[in-house]
Amino acid sequence: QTDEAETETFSVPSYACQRRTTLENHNTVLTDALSLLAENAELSEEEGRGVAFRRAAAVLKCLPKVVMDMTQLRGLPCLGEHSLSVIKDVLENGASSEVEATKNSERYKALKILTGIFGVGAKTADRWFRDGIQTLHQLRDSGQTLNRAQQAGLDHYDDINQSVTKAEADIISEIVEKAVVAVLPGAQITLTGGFRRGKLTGHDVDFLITHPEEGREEGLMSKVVSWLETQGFLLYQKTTRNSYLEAKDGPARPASNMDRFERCLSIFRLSKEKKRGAELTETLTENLKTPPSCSSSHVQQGGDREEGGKPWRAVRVDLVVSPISQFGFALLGWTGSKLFERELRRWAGREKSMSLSSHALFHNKQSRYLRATTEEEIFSYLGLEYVKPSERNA
Ligand code: 8DG
Ligand code: MN
Ligand code: MN
Repeated sequence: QTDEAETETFSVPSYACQRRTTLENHNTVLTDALSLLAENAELSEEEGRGVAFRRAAAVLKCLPKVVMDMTQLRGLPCLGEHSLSVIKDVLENGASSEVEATKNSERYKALKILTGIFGVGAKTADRWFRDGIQTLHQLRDSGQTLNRAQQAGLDHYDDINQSVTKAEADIISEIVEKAVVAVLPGAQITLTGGFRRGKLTGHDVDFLITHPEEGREEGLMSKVVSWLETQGFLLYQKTTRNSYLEAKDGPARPASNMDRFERCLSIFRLSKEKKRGAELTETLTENLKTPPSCSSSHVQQGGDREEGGKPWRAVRVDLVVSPISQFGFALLGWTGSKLFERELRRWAGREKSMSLSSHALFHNKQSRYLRATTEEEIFSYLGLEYVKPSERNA
């Protein structure tokens, strides 16, 4: 038995948006276990279970020390029976039998491979799995019809499943900046997503684009995309136009985390040439020289891959355009983490009777929108201490 006097317990508020969660995680063994179960639940479209495991993992992420003993978890929020039994198993046996079984299950392995294809979600992957498809080869041989996104995802599978580094994100920032300024001087880009939270790698690079004069941002995305396309930077893109004004589904759309900004989900062709300064010019010439082609070793039987590999790689990039009047909300909404966002909306709704989205904050009882231009103002309306991006890694 652990001596009570030596056992340190922690005090943690319930909502992730009330906490500061940096990238320094003292309990990765436990949070990895819970995150895997969360992922498995999401792959099985059991959203509720997924969120419960995510919340439990997020509580452990913000603890200042390594958890050694179950008694240290007394009084912590969001740790349900199931999560506690997983934690106990890891603390006592070094691993959770449920996690190990899940990790090794045919279903988990297959769904993981299939959802690794850009454009393939849990539903599609599960349908394919039930049709006996477990690998990319089987998918290719099955004759399943793929949409344009999925085909691009399959073509660039290996590249897209390799993490993007901060250095690569910075090169892409330069390219996007150049595109934006070329088509609309004065327009501004901001790096959002995981890189704004200080992560050193990510699964994609996210940008928010705006212009300081309201309305000037209209039509901007298609111009940016055309510029990028002409310069040979895009392997794939799908732009969805802004539909906020025509939306009839109520103020701030609290029920969903999908927003209605004009957005572009894309796959960039990033030159591997590393000489800074001349980067952009070199990339341009390089891009126009080598035509885009199928690149995945999983997909191709091999043969036409150059020695030393191709001189470029595919990187997922998300672009979003926001009018300046909604910029604060858009920035807050696109910085993440996904759980932090979900918790902000839950806090707003349950504790403040407000509806928060990436467009606006609506005060339900006063029936009015609360204007804000900065993230700080939004936290203040919500009665929360400001949490800076690097502390939103819940
Ligand atoms: P990573 O790429 O480094 O792996 O992580 P991330 O940057 O945190 O995740 P992400 O999947 O790129 O998402 C970045 C943020 O964008 C995250 O807070 C969730 C948010 N986001 C989407 N799609 C949508 C959407 O349709 N509407 C809104 N409001 N936010 C969205 O990914
Ligand atoms: Mn991202
Ligand atoms: Mn993204």
